[in-house]
Amino acid sequence: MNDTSPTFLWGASTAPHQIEGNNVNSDWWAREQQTPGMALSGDAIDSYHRYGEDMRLLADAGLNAYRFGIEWSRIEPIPGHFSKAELAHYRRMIDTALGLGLTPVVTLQHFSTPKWFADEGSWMVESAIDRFARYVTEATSILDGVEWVCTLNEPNMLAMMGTMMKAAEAGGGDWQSPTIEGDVQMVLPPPDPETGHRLARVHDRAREILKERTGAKVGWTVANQALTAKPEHQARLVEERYVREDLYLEAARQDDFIGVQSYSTQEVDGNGPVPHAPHPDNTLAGTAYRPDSLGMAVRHTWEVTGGVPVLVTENGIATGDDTRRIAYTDEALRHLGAAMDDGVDVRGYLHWSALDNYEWGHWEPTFGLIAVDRETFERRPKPSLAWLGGLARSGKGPTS
Ligand code: IFM
Repeated sequence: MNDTSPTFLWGASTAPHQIEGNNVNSDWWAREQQTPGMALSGDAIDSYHRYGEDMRLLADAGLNAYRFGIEWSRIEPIPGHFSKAELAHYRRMIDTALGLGLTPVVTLQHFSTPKWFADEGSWMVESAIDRFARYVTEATSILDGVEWVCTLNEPNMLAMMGTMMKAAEAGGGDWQSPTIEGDVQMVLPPPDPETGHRLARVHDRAREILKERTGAKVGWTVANQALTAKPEHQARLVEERYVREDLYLEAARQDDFIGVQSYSTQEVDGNGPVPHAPHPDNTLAGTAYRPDSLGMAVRHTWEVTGGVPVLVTENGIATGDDTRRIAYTDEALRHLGAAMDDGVDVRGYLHWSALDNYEWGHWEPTFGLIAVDRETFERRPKPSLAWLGGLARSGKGPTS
């Protein structure tokens, strides 16, 4: 049993491009227009205007934290031109969260970048380090009072998108969603290691700037696949883990915290990760129903980082059945509690996601604690929101 310290964070997470709407200066907006058949983000769920209502629903339910992002392509729509109005918008979001008693956990970059940055070569070029550093420096002007800052979201997925982009440019592959396993059982390609090492330098530089100019705890958030070996394939597991995950966990050893993001688990054989077999229990994202993955991810992260404090920055399930969401989360939290009992220092649990949202080219996989009518933008809290808020209010941490 883990008693909640006053600082244990119970909350939910979102990302700007997935909820704000009309993120027209971003690379993702352009990609949606250019990719045949890809669902558009459009107005998304209009959180750009409705963030106050969204945060109030979380706070009223009993949660004490909200992870959200600030959108680089709004803040710097033209290279070197920073919008004071957009910076003020995000400062208002921070103030709203603080006013409602929600600890803001602010992500500086969550998959989308300015279109001009993508046109320059995105993360695959050396200039990316200076470009991001310039943006981070400006962003520090609105971070007063923010205790938790995530630099890059899922750098391992960003590097994997680098692999996909290289393949697409060479005419050798179609763009695929980075987060959905399609009907054709797909395994995401390994992240491009060169991009991975550059992202680690981008993160180091951002951390330096943030530590110099703010009082925030700084970390990044890594997509954890809770990989395991099929019999005889331990060596391949070690290789796959390094390129897909551990490179990014090792790069967090100097950080104040590491964001753990976990949904499912995957086996590795001699060919790499094995696609999830079709199964009636699979989630709407095509992944296996594995609430135990959170405990596995947290333990592996703790081991590889050498004991960097953990913040669960994402965990959840794509399902249309909210009872199943509660069952999944309940079990995931028991595994988290067991890892804490064994000594892993976990500072909080932020559920993915606060609201049903745009899932990178798709609208069907619904991860939210709150449903949204996409015509009227009406918010409809699901029972899982009150359930999670109840855990937060109970004054106890996750129990094994
Ligand atoms: O929606 C994504 C999020 O943007 C990054 N982590 C995984 C989530 C669910 O696929």
